[in-house]
Amino acid sequence: MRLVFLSVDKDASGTVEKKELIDHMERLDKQLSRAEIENLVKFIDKDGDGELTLEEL
Ligand SMILES: [Ca+2]
Ligand SMILES: [Ca+2]
Repeated sequence: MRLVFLSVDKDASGTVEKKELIDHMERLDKQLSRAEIENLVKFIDKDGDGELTLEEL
């Protein structure tokens, strides 16, 4: 999971922003709409700050 996280966190900020997740999904050719990604972030983002940390995954 950590390796996946590092590959998604392109700017190595230690958090995955929504934009990074969207970029990642597009690279994987996942057929997810923006709304689905928003829901995914909401689901994973336990503290609700809009960024995903390794601990939240
Ligand atoms: Ca980042
Ligand atoms: Ca968070």
